[in-house]
Amino acid sequence: MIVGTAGHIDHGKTSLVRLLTGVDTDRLKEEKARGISIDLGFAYLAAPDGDVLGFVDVPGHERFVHNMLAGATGIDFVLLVVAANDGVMPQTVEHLAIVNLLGIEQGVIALTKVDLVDAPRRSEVMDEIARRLAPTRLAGTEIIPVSSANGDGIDELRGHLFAAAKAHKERISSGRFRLAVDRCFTLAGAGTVVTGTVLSGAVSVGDRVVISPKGLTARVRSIHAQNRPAQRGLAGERCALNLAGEGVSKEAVGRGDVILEPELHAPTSRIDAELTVLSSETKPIGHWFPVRLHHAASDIGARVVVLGGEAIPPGGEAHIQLVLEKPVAAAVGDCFVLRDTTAQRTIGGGRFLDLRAPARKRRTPERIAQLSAHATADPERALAALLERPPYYADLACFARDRAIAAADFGAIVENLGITKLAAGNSLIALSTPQWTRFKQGLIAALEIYHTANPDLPGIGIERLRLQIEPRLPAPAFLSALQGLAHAREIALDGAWARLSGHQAKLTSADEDIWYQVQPLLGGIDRFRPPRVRDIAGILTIAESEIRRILKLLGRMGKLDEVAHDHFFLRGTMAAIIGVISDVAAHSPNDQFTAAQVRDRLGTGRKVAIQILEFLDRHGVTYRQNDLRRINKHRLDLFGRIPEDVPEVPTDRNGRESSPVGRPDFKSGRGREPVFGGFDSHSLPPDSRDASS
Ligand SMILES: Nc1nc2c(ncn2[C@@H]2O[C@H](COP(=O)(O)OP(=O)(O)OP(=O)(O)O)[C@@H](O)[C@H]2O)c(=O)[nH]1
Ligand SMILES: [Mg+2]
Repeated sequence: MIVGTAGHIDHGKTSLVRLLTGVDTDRLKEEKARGISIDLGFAYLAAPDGDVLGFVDVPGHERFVHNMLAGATGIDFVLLVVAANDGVMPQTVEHLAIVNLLGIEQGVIALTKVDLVDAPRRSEVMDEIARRLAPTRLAGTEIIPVSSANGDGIDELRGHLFAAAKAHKERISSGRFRLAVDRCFTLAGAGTVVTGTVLSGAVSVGDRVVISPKGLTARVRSIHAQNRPAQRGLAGERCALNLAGEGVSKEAVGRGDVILEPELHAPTSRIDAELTVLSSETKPIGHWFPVRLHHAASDIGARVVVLGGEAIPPGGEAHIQLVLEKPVAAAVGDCFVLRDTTAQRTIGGGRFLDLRAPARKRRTPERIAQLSAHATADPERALAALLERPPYYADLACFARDRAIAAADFGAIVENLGITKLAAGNSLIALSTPQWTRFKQGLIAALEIYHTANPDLPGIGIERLRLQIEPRLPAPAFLSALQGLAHAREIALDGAWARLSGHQAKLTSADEDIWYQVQPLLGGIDRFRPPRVRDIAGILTIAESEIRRILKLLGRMGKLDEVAHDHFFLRGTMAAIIGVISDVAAHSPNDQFTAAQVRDRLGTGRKVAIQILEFLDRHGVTYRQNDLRRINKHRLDLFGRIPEDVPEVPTDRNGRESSPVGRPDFKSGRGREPVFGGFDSHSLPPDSRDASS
């Protein structure tokens, strides 16, 4: 158990710790000279049962409240000190408020300097203290009169602390490791040592850790836990870690840093939180109010965005967004305290709800509903609540990381909730079962509607489909969902198009009439050098754009392949071409062949031969290495079965583009530079592609 002192200056905190532990925590020269505490002091007390109590002694001076805050982080138990002669003073009140905002529920009150007062004064101060405690988490806490001058009450206080330590529930160490650094120094022979309170999880010698938010990585060389050498440090212990790593020095690491498991390192500078404003404030907290944010042992400038209403009155509670001057290493559920920018008073405090707060649309009813889900402390209930409100999905990796939940515990949570998971880049998007069902039903319905309205189209564009379906998933997750459904054959994916697996595009009768005229032009004797769109348009006196549209449509239906811009080949021709090329390869040394060999066998002319080969390269049917190519035996049937009789094409011995008899003169097509990038790389029907692609 870690005990933290609290209380007004000179009320006897350090004297009490010295009497209890034998350690004078006022180490600094200036502290000795001025007779006051300035920085944090640390001491340990062994309990009779072998347990060790850690003490964090804090300064009471109003100028050092920021140090008090750094020390109060992570304490389990507060030892609030009030001098009987002075009674309740300003920092008694402020420290009590801070301890209350930090959520500390266990403690004892030491009424010190009772040797200086009479009995009526003693009971007067005890009444006053009880009144101050009443509205806090420490209401009804025991008050023990003591004197550090004559030792009165010290044994009773010590006994009370031992009993409290025994009753103190171990902090759950199942979470992931986080330690709030309060000191960093160099130890001769050891190197860099950091000390602090383990906020959650455990650390072992040899572990790799990250110093956040800086992002330095280090290895834990050795550990002292509660002042004793140890192999492990656990949540609720004060630990000293000897760290080794590049750039890990006394200068680079300091108070406010957090040592983490590497996966937890994700600094943030925009946090949504719940805030309670102290009733001692005189004015409401308005929009963009500047504050000092105290979190763990860090202290950072920030602005307050009020998320509901205009301003938060003294004593009020509200959701806020904290916009930080620089990033912090935090976790959901962490407590924080806000002070004014001149560091003169404590304004309020609360708990972090969401570390990935949006900069825009942060006040919408949907966002507020999400925040109330984030506010649920139990992670399983919080996740379940998040998945049942817009946008109806959550990033699992981010959720587990921001709450520092260990992998095994999170696995159990996910299993209990029966979640559907979608891989999306580095993240894992989760949907509840009802929402996944809603998504699937919406998707099938949208495809049915689309196919009915557009029987001639092979499918709907994936992005357009995504925007129609609720819950609207992020693009990578949506694609992952479609791939899963395609794998289960509930739908089919055709490049950038999605369709129901039973859907086949049909041409309208007008388009079919045109196709009836075009088809013979693409087939027959000149099928290896078919006319281009412009040529076909000229021959049939039909608008070029119309021919292009219909041929693209047929391309998506898997009947044509657009080898180069506006140059369509029948699917069967492509199969025959591959047959020719594999025959060429089979008769070449090392199965390697040149574009010239292909040109000669196909009789296409050089340009078209190269376009065909580049098209096949893109589809992985051929590989190119400098001027030679090989054929990929696994992809030979990508364009359908190769005809048995490999066609022999008469070769122009000079390799010139010959114009055989009967071939229309496509002057306009000839000599035109091929335009790359215009063809449809998704022209293959899905069943001819790799199942995995
Ligand atoms: N008579 C009497 N004097 C005490 C008692 N406790 C502390 N003192 C004296 O009060 C003075 C302040 O005591 P500290 O223990 O330094 O007080 P503190 O609360 O640690 O002060 P800061 O850390 O500066 O806030 C010292 O001179 C102590 O000797 C007590 O029980 N009786
Ligand atoms: Mg002191």
